[in-house]
Amino acid sequence: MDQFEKVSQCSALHPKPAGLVLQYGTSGFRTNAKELDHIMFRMGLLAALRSMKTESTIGVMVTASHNPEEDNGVKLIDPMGEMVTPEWEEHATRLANAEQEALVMALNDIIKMEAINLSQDVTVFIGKDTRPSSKALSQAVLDGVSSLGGHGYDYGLLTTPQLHFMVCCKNTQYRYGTATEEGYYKKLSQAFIQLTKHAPNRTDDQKHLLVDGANGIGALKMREMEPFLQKELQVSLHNDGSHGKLNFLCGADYVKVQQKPPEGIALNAGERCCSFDGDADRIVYYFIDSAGQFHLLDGDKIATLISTYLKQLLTQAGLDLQVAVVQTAYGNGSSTRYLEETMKVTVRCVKTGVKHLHRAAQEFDIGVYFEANGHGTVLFSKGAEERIQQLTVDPNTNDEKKSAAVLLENTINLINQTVGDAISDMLLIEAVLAIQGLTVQQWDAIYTDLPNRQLKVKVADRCVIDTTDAERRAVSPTGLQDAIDMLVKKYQKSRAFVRPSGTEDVVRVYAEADTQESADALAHEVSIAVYKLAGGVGEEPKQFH
Ligand code: 16G
Ligand code: MG
Repeated sequence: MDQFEKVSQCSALHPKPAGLVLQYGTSGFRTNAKELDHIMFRMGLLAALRSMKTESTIGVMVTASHNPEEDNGVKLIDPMGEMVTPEWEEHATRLANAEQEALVMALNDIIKMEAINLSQDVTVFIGKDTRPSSKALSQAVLDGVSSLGGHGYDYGLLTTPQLHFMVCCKNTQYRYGTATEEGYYKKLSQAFIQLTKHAPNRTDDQKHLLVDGANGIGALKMREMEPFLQKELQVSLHNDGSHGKLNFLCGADYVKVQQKPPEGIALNAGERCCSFDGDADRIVYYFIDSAGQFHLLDGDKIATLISTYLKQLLTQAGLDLQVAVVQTAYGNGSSTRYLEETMKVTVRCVKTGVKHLHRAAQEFDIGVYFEANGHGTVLFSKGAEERIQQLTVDPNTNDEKKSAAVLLENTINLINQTVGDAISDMLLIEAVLAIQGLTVQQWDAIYTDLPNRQLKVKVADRCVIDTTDAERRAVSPTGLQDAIDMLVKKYQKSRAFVRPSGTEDVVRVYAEADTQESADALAHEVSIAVYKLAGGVGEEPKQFH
C-alpha cells in the first residue's frame, strides 16, 4: 500500500472536526482534551517527518502542564532536547488545521518544502502526564507515527523534562546520559550525593523538604526517585495525586499567581516547601514566617541563588567565564537591580516562553535562565564545560581550584540542560543551600521583591495588542502605552506592562510598585485601560482580592 494511502485511512479514524482552527502556541497545542484527537494523530505524522529531516529521534510530549485536568496538549521536542524550531511550529499549525480531505496535500507540501527523504528511518519517543485523556491521545500520536512507517517508542508516564532528557541522551549516543528513567534518576542523584558531600554536617531539618506535587506526574516520579537519593533528601510529598485533582488549588502556577500556599499542606513556620506544576517543568519555593506571613521564592530568587553560587565557584576556580541571567518582563524589578548592581552579572530580558530564554542563554559561557513563574535551568557552553573538566584533571591546579572545579562538574551533571526541570532544579537548590549553609530565610533575605500583581482581561481579539522591547511596551492599539505610562507615574517604584497570552484567550496585565496596595491598584487601572482601548468583553475588570 502506498504510504499516503495508509495516512488517509488512519487519519479517517482521527477525523478533524470541520472548521476547527487551533494554533501551535507558546508551548504547543493546548485546549480541551475533546478537541485534540486529530491534532495528536497529525503531530505523530509531523514528528515522523521531523525525524526523517533531522535523521534523529524526536520527542512528543502529551501534557497541558498547569492547565485544568479536562485540558490536554502536545509539544514536539527537537534532537538536542530543545523545543522544536519556529518554522516547524508553522508546519504544525498548517497540518493541524488542514481539513480532512486536504491533509495529504498539506503533508506533501511540508515534505516538498523541507526536501524530506521519505526512505529515512523514523524514531519518535512519546511521553504523557497523568491526565485521564493522555492515554488515548498518546495512542493517537503513535498511530500517526506508524502510519508513516515510523517507530514510536512509548515511555508511558513521564515528566516533560524527563522526555527532553531521553531525547537528548538518544541523539548524543548516550553521552548526555542513559535514555531510561533509571538513567535519569541515577545521573541526577549521583551528582546530588556528590555535591552534598561538601556539606557534611547537614541536620535532619536541612535534609527535609515539603513537596507539593500538584496532584500530577511530578509526584509520581519524585516517589520513584526517592530510593536513589539515599536519604540525603527526605521529601514529604503532598498533593501526590492519590485523591486531589490535578492543578486544583495547588501546584506552582497556583502558588505563584495567588501568592499563597497550596491546599493540602499544613505548613509550620519556617519550613521549606516547594511546588511543582502539572508536568514538573516549573518549581517555586516558599515558607511561612513566625508572624504567619507567606514568603514566595520564585524563578527570580532561584536564578539569583544559582548565579551567585556559580559565580563564587568560578572565582574560586580562577575561571574567567561569563555568567548571565536571562529573564522576561515578569522578572521582579528588585531581582534585576540586585543582579546588575550588586552581583554585576549581565541580565538579558526576552519575550515570554521557554524557547526565547533558552536561545538567549545559549549566547553566554554560562546562561542561567528563569521565568518568574519558576521555569528555568542553566546552560553551559561546550567551551565552558571543557575548561571546567580540564581543571579537574590538570596536575598543576591547586587543591582549592580543583575542589571548585569538581563542584562545578557535579553541578553540571545535576542540571537538566535541555529544559527547565522541577526535580533537577529542586535538587540543585537543595544542594546550593546545603553547600552555602543558607536557610530558606537567608536565601529570601538576599533582596526584597517589589509587591506585584497579575491580572487578566478578556477582549474580543487579543491580537490587537502588539508589543515591543521584550513585551515591555505596547505599540498597538493606539493610546494604550500612553495610558499605561500615565498610570505608572502615579506610583512609586512602579512598572506595568500588558501582553496577549500565548496559552489562553486573554490579555495579561502585570504591575509592580512599592506597596501591595499600589501594585493592586495599578494592575486594576491598567486592566481598565486595556478593557476600554483594546476591545474588552464582558464585565469591566474588578480589583484583585
Ligand atoms: C507556557 C510557556 C511558559 C510561559 C507561559 C506563558 C513553555 C514550555 N511554556 O507555559 O514558558 O511562561 O506559557 O503563558 O514555553 P501565557 O502566554 O499564557 O502568559
Ligand atoms: Mg509546565
